Formats: sequence, C-alpha cells, structure tokens
Amino acid sequence: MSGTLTLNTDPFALAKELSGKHLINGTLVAAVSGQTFDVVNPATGQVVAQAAKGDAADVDAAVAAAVAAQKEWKRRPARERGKLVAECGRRLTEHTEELARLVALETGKALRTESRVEAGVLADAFVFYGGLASELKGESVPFNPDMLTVTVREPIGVVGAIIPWNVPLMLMALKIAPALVAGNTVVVKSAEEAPLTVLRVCQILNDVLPPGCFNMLSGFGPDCGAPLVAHRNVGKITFTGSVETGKIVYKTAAERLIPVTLELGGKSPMIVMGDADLDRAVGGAISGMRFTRQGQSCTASSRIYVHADLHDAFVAKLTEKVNALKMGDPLDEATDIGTIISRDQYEKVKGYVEAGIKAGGTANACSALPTDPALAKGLFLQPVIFTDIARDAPPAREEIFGPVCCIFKFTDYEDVITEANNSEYGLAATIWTRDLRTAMNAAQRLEAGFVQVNQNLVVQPNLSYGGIKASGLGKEATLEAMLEHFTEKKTIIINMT
Ligand code: TXE
Repeated sequence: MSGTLTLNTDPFALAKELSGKHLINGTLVAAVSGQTFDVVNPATGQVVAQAAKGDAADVDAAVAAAVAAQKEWKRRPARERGKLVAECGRRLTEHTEELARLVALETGKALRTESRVEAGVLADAFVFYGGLASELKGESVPFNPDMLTVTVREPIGVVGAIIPWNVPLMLMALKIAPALVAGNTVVVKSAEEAPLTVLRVCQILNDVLPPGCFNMLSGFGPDCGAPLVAHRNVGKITFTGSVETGKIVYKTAAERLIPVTLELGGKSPMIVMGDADLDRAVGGAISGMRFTRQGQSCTASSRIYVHADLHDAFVAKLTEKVNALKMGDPLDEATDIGTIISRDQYEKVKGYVEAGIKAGGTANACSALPTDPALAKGLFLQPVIFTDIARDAPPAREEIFGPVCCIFKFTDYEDVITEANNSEYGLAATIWTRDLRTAMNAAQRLEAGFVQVNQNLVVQPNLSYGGIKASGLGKEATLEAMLEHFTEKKTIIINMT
C-alpha cells in the first residue's frame, strides 16, 4: 500500500471519518457557515454521516485555490501531468473495494452487481487519460510559405464539475481526469445524496496531486452548484443531471459565454425484431434497463418495442428473469438489486407507476421485496414491467429514473423506427436482430448518441459517450473530449520574412 491513507473497507466507519468536510487546497475543511446535512443509508433510513453544506463562500475558497494551483500546474510538462494522473489511477485501484463499499452504502447500489463495477471504471479512466497526455498536440497549417502557422492546445483554467448521485464515481472520473491532464484545475460539486465517496476519491487524489489542483464541495444545487456555475473565475462547466437543471446551468454559463458540456437524461428505445435471439434480448433488457441499479440510469432501455412474433415469449421470460433477481441489503454479496436513492425519487417513481395504471397499462411488479426487518425502512421498490400501455402515457414518454419499463408490441419496421425516434431525448438505442441489413439500417436511422446492436451499454473511457436532442451537449470520454472540451485552440502565425 502506497500513499498516506490507510485502507478502510468498513463503509460505516469510513462514512463517519469523512463527516462534515470539503476538500479545499489539499486540506479537509468544514463549510464556512459550519453547517452540515445528513447523509442517509437508503437501505435502512439511518443517518450514517454528515456532509459539509457548501454555499457561495465555500465556492469562493475552492475556486481561489484552483486558480492559484493552476498557475503552476499548467506549466508542468504535459507528460508529467499525465504520469501523476495515471498514478492517481493506480492508487484508486488499490482503494477499489473500499470505494465500492462506500458508494454501495450511500447510494444503495448493490455491491456485487453495480458498485464494484463502477469503482473499477473510475480507476481505469485515470489510467487511460494519464496515458493520453502526449496527445495534447496542435497542428501545423500550410497557410503561407513565409509564415510558420501552428495551432496549440492550451488549458481553459478552472473547470467546475457538477455530478449526480447515480454513478458519481464514473461520472466524476470522465470529467476530472481529462480536465487535469489538459492542464486545468478542478472544483467538483458532489450530489447532495452521495457526497462521501466523491470526498474519499478526492482524498486519494490529494495524496498524489499538488494541493488546489483538485477541490471538492458538497451541498445543494441552488446553494452550492449555482454559485459555482456563476463564478467569474470558472472557465468551463461540465455537468451531468436533469434536463431542467441542465437548462439553468446553460443559461447561467451563457451570461459569461463560457463553454459547457451537458450530459442529461434519456428515454432510450430498445427494438427487438422478430428474428432476434430471445435469450440474448431478454438479458439485454435486464442489463439495459439497469434493473440491478433500480433503473437509475440515463441510458436505461425504458421503452422496449418487441415484434408481435416474440412479444408474449419476451414478456414471459423477462418477467421470470426479473423475478429471479434478489433484492436486499446492497452490501450483501447475494444481493442483485439495491434501493432507490432517496424518498423524493421513490415517490416520483411510484407516481409514474400509478399514472401508468390510470392510463390503462398493465403493471406487472416483479422480484420480491426484502423481508429482513433491519431493511423495513429501506427505499426498496419492486421493478415494474408495463404491457398494453398507451404510447403516450407518462411512463412511456418521460424519464422515470426508476425500475419501470414499458413494453410495446409492433409489426411494422418503419413504424417502430418512427416511434423509437418520437422522443425529446436522444441518448442511447439498441436493436436486436440476426439480419445485418436491418441492423445497419436501424443504426443509421435511430436518433441517439450511440446505438448498439445485439448488446447493451458498455461505458469505457475510450468510447465516446453522450446524447443528442434534449439528452445533452457535447460528448464525454475519449481523447477527442479532452481536446475539444478541456482545451482552447490557439493559432500562432510567425512571419519569417
Ligand atoms: O437532478 P439535478 P436530481 C434526472 C432523473 C432524476 C432527475 C432529478 O430523471 O429523476 O434528474 O434528479 C446539482 N445549479 N437525472 O434532482 O437537480 C445537484 O446538486 C447548479 C438524470 O438529482 O439535475 C446535483 O449535484 N447545480 C441524470 C446535480 O446538479 C445544480 C443523473 C444533479 O441534480 C443546480 C441525475 C443548480 N441550479 C438525475 N440544481 C443523468 N443524466 O444521468 C441542482 N444542481
């Protein structure tokens, strides 16, 4: 074990240890106001820690630290920055189990099926971006033989990164690692529901990076997120969250004409053609819907169109498979499905189920709720598979962010493509078929940031990730995202006459 931090795989003890702090300029500090808020274990309803409640004063302190640190950080050779960021990845790998357990505790995502996977992607993204430092290159332009013309890539300055609670580790990594390698410094604002693991990651990075390169604030959106977006010394905002908040962020950023990347919601279609492999398609619906994450995923395949030839068999098999998933304590290795994140989300999801039933849909609730009395106050919700539901019913059109999918029967290919595209969102889409022509045709016509054939989402730092239409602006992951979203391109012309 390298670094000064001791591994702590007891998430309850670690949560207490991290209580009530931001990380600013390399130091754990309380909020300027001294205020805190509760961090709740969604599996039991118990308060497991306090988080520092940040506001504009904390934003000022964190941005000031980032501005000061950037002066030195941007002057380091890019490969040196890359080496340090890759070293962060190595340290994060050592802490994978600890981070997985902590994120399972505060978000309710099952350790085995979700949280470990996420903690692995986090470390991987730092290693990946660390290795791309020498790609921060410009071009030479054949503009005039007497003028040497080149472009260079320069860092923007201070990046404000605002992240949600559903996959906080993966999303912070895809924002922070490329920003740092490109020579920016960062202030990250965690989601109010999941501040602890993000803080722990910052502590780990802090063991490697110079103080101030990386600062972390917890707090509520309007109190802490809004002043970060509005801060005059923040040069770029990268945000993942709801469409509504994304619009607010975009408007505020527009006031100062600073660039933003927005990764927003989705209502992703899955099309199962009559010639699809039934078992694979059902497996794809389970992982695509993210039932194991209680459907709390922006890419969730929540609109499933199944050809009439397969429809009944598909519904029966999907119901059987979801029923076999074990819901329970997120930290238990036997658990497949954890909890909903918060009481608000829980009520929101239930509201959609009620609206779907009211609109005439048949709601089939699967997978038994846990019977352990210790979990009686947990936010467990049975996954719901809707059939015979109108295409315009609220659960069929709006992002639910919960374990609810709608299955529609179709016969006509043209009709199903039109219907799949009939959404304000455009994040992800999948098609399941054995016919190559159908696959190619659909891949070109489906309106989404990424389309997959006979498989569902794989998030990797080398695969471009992001949506079109209301699902967002700009893409994350890949070298291209680092260059386009975390650097400014400068043209230099040297007259040699
Ligand atoms: O999102 P918010 P919430 C969707 C999903 C979910 C809904 C609400 O449908 O049901 O959004 O979730 C910060 N200025 N997604 O309330 O409000 C906030 O503190 C600056 C999809 O969690 O968008 C948090 O850190 N920041 C999504 C982050 O924004 C503000 C993931 C997200 O919160 C702010 C999460 C403000 N005025 C929810 N107000 C996805 N794309 O995966 C809030 N925030």
